[in-house]
Parts: sequence; C-alpha cells; structure tokens
Amino acid sequence: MVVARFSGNNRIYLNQGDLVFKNKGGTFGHTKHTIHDLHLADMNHDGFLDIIVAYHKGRNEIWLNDQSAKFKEVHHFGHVLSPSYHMEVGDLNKDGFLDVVEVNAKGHKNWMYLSKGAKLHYDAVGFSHPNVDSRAVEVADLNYDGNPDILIGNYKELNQVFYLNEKAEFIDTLFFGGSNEKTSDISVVDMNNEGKLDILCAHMGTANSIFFGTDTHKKFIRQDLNEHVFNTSAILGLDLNGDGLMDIAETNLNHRNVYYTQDTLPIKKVPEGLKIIGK
Ligand SMILES: [Ca+2]
Ligand SMILES: [Ca+2]
Ligand SMILES: [Ca+2]
Ligand SMILES: [Ca+2]
Repeated sequence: MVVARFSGNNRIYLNQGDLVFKNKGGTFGHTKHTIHDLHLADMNHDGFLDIIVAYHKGRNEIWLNDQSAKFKEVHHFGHVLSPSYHMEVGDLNKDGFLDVVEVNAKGHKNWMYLSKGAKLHYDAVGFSHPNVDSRAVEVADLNYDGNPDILIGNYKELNQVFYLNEKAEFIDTLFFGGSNEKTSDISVVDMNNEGKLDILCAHMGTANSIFFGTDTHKKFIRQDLNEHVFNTSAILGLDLNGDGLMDIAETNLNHRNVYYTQDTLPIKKVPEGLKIIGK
C-alpha cells in the first residue's frame, strides 16, 4: 500500500500478512509538492513495480523499486510548470515499454510521454488545446483494434476520446458528455456484461453518468445516476459483492462516499434495463 499525502512525506506500508501493515518501506517523493495522482507500474522492465507520481506543481517522477520495495532512484519527466491532475500508463506505441499520459489544468496542454524502446527514455507529445481544463484521463481500447485509446475528461468542455494507431498517432476522435459539466474522473468497465466497454464519468455538482458502449465506437448511450448528486471526485466500476455484476463506488467532496450495487437482474438493455440501487 502506498499513501500519498498532500503535505509531509509519502509513505509505503508493506503487508506483513493478515493485513498487518508496517511502514517498512520508508518514504518517497517530496514534502514541498502536492501529489495529485499516483500509479504503480513496472516502468523499467525489471519485474518490480515502480511508483509514478504526478505533481500539481513540479516535474512528475518515476521512483524506481530497488527490488526490495525501497524507492531511492528517481527519474523526472514532464514540464516543471504543468499542473497535472491525473495520469495513466499504458503501452500506447506498442514497443513493449509503458508510456504515460498526463492531463493538465487550463493554460497547459496534455502530454503523452512515449517510450523510445529503451528504459526510461521518453518523447514528449503535446495534445489538446491549452485552454481546455483537463482533469481526468483513462487508457482503454474502445474500438477493439488492439491499440489503446485515450479518454480525457474536461471541466466545462466536452470530454473526448482519442483513438490511436499502433504508433500512438491520432486516427479518430469522439466527443462525449456536456460542455457545461465538470468531469473530475473517468473509469472504463463493462457495466452490463455484454462485451462492450462502458465509460463511467464523475461530475462535480451534476449527476454522474454511464456511457454505454454500442456496436460502433462512434456512439455511446448515456444514462445519468440521478439518485444522488454530489461533488464527486473519483468513480470506479468494480464487483463489490462478488455477484459477477459491476458495481460503482464514488468518492465525494463534503459528503459521505457512496457505492451502488446492481440489482440481481443483469442490465440487459441499454439503457432502459439499468437498475441501480443506492446505498
Ligand atoms: Ca521496476
Ligand atoms: Ca511504449
Ligand atoms: Ca483502439
Ligand atoms: Ca457494456
């Protein structure tokens, strides 16, 4: 378990068995910068998970696992002034090394850091208009061509899917959501178990939404989760109760966090068959 804090040292807690966590791994990162996102992924191909952090100010970092869960060697990437909100990793250019996508606040482009077939060497590729206030990013193959695609969630702008080819070049695009909505997080999961990926969107101040995948990657069908409306900061689709159906967990600012479980009936039709039970 890795704990990223807004101030003070970030800490690593290693599971000692039976869910006993000890702060054996020590600390990593800086005390002066605020971490907005953190991922675990093996960035240097040595079989051990490394820590990637996105800072709201300051360059983003990869902390390499020394193979004993200590993180002393750091590699910087990104731009000093980019206020990163979220990032995601995936092998976008299909060279076998993970790449990073970061999304940044208004005034800054979003960036892809594409691996160059060697350890920890990246080409920076800027995309999106700098005036777009991007808050969320996901990587998923939404058109099922074997190449990962990028989803971007924006504040008061339409969200966007960037479809990529195997060289991580943009080949197609799709806008979704509303231009007045404040999207704070995106997750991709098959909510209705029919084999097509669906998009969960967290919104600040308006209903969270599911965009159901269809037979074409150019169209998603929207259904809002109107029952509760909060300032949602994160949303996740996962099977909470082990019934094989995806449930939804969301974190809310200034309100208790909420989870929804699907009724025992699977979602059969899109979107009328959806039944969400709030807890
Ligand atoms: Ca590693
Ligand atoms: Ca790559
Ligand atoms: Ca794709
Ligand atoms: Ca689906």
